[in-house]
Amino acid sequence: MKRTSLNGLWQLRNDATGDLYPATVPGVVHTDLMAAGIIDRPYYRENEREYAWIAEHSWTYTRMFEVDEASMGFEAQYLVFDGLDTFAEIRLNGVFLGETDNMFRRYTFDLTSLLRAGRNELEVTFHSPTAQAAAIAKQIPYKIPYTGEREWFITDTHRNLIRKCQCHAGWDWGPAFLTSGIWKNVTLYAIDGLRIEDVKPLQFHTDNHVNVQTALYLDVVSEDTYEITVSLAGVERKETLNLPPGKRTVIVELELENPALWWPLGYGAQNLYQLDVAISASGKIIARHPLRIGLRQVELVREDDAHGQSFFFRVNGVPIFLKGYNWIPVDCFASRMTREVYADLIGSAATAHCNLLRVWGGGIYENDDFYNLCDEQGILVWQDFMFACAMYPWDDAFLANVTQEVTEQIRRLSAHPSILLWSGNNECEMAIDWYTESRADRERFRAGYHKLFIETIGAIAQAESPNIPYWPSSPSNGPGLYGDSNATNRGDTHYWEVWHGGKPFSEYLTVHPRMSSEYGFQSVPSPETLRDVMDRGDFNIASPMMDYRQRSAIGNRAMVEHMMGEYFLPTNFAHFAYLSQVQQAMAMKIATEHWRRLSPVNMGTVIWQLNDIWPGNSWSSIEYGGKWKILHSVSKRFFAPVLLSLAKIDTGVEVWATNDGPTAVQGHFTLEARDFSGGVIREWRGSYTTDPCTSTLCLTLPHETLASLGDLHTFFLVLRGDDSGDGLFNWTFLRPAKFCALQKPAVSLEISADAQQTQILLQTDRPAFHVWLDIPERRGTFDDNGLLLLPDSPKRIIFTPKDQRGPVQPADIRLTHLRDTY
Ligand code: BMA
Repeated sequence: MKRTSLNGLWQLRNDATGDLYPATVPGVVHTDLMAAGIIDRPYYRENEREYAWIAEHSWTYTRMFEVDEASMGFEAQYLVFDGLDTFAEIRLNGVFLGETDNMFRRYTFDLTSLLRAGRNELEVTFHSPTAQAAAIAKQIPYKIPYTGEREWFITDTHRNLIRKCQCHAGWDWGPAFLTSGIWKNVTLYAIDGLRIEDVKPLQFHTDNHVNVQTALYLDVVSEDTYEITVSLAGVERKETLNLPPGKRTVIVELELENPALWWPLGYGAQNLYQLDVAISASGKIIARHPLRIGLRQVELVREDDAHGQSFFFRVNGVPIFLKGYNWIPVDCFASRMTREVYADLIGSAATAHCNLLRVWGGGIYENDDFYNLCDEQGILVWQDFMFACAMYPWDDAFLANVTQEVTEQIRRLSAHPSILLWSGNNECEMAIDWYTESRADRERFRAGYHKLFIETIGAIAQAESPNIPYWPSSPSNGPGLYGDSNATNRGDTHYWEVWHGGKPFSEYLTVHPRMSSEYGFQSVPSPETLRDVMDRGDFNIASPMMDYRQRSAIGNRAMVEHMMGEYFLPTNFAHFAYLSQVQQAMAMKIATEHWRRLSPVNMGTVIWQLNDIWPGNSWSSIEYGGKWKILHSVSKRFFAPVLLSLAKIDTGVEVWATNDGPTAVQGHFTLEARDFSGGVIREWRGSYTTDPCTSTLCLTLPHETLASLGDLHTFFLVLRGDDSGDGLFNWTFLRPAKFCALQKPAVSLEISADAQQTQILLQTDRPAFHVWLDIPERRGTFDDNGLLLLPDSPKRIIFTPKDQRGPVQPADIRLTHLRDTY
């Protein structure tokens, strides 16, 4: 077999004007127009509106390529597009090859009788996605409703009728760029004998023994006797088979004794193996397909219990408390989705002790880099299929299209040990109750939903991937269990009453889910991140441009309103951004610590959301460009495997020890009441012994004990363990911060830097709260940040730069703490 990449330089034509531009494949029209200087930065101010016309046009990509005589000697020639976004017509030398309508599918064309020796011309015309969706909508006799029809910038996209990344139509954290283009690789295959389309290893575990069934999906061009060799972990199996032409599936079984298993982060090593597949005919190897896999067993445990029904995962028999974030696309434009961006974000998740990322259903099935990095770092993946916040069609053509999509994606991703769960969609089950049309005709929409997500996708997942659980929707009660999909006593829960419902942060403490798979609170990114997309006059939370960058219906008011209950309103924008991030971190800390304390009744905390698609206000913990918000630093502490936390309950304060790790832990702690000059006014000591996946209540301070020390706004509580783990230092105010008698601290920094690292010694004369170190012009991470600094405990912080700009200078560092903001 010979592979020729057809990536690289193509030519792009605007079909309306005939204008021509150089183009890059993989890529999309927007990035080509940017490179050609036709459009400016798409995320800058209101450029999104300016560039809406791009989605209304049709665009043609062309390229010439040479085929030599030697290549023409092969038995067959196939052209494979790994991804076309979305409505494409393909021609070779003017001959129509076919058309496409699903961005998530791979398309293969047989060129054997069409390819010429010498010069060939390949042409791909993309039709307007908005026009196509409108045409489909006209053919459907009733309305299939979706969220975002009127709310976001481009209206009436009918995004739910087309198999394209749903958030390309805009979302409540991102812009509408309905892209078109060849967004993945294009390859020409010259084939003798057969081609391996996919390799899908399934693994079945019994006591230290793994049966690996590797399914080879073959496209056989000519009948022959083929020798298939599959090897893994030193075990090899050969099969000799006569295969006639056509699509063939061959399953090769291997038996492994005591292999080293793959474990999620915090539970063991991420052992990975190479699975080699080679096929030969007449003694010559004609196809190879190496894959990296990990061996692990996954179970979703749903058992009736005193609280309803459990919902948790075991990996290799060990219950895993899921901690992490929801993941959205890293950019609107394919060519910017680089491995470097993925590595940075996934590395940041692992540093914050995350063991899970949920690939949310309104985005894309992620690039291979994403899953490879998750495999390497021990991050489990909750994989939604790409449907979100809408009703979807269930006619035969739609189901056939989705069947192909889902089958291909399962086969593509199955080797990754990080895959924990296939999940049908995001919030579509709940959404049956959201829209006038679906409420009025509930049975019809429910039947359609059932057909798509249970009978079609669920059945495919079960057949293709029987060893990975399938969950119909997030949130859901389970397959076919309709009613309150977001119930807290079973299945997973999205809890949004604090952000969307405007309830106080304390409301989190009233919620007792089995698995909290979405909850979040917004913040404003740093001024440096916004500087690329806004002008000087825009830097005010009430500016029209800030309104424009806010896509959640309740807007920036929600942030301001919560802030007014807890803090003084800052007078400058940098402080507003800082305080919004403090507030977000505290909301997530309260919720996460509470839900971790509920383990093992609750078995997961998955925050909405890790990353951003553009620089804007959102629920993310990491800004567009990779800079950590305060939440991300704080989550490194509240996600730590062993956590000491303080619960403010109606009758006082409790001290809890939570242990997610695989073995029991024990230790001692000190709880101090300190006044705002930093002096200890009272101290309590205690100890804990906590089993895996449980929490223990270690100490209760009744309200009367606290009140006996003085007014609650005159002191605060500090909790420290006898070790130095990320989760073993904690603290709390006892009243909203604005009522607390904070004193102005004098914080000093001593810096020693070389090119690799900067050490910062922080000291203070008074307690300094939410101390935030920032090096606005540099890229890098602090090993601790967003912290409490006490006069008697200087802190040494290490900054590791990600850029190559030499040692950090003292003047580069900016320090902010709560008392600075008023
Ligand atoms: C959810 C998600 C997203 C949304 C987020 C914030 O429930 O599934 O659709 O962006 O809330 O509103």
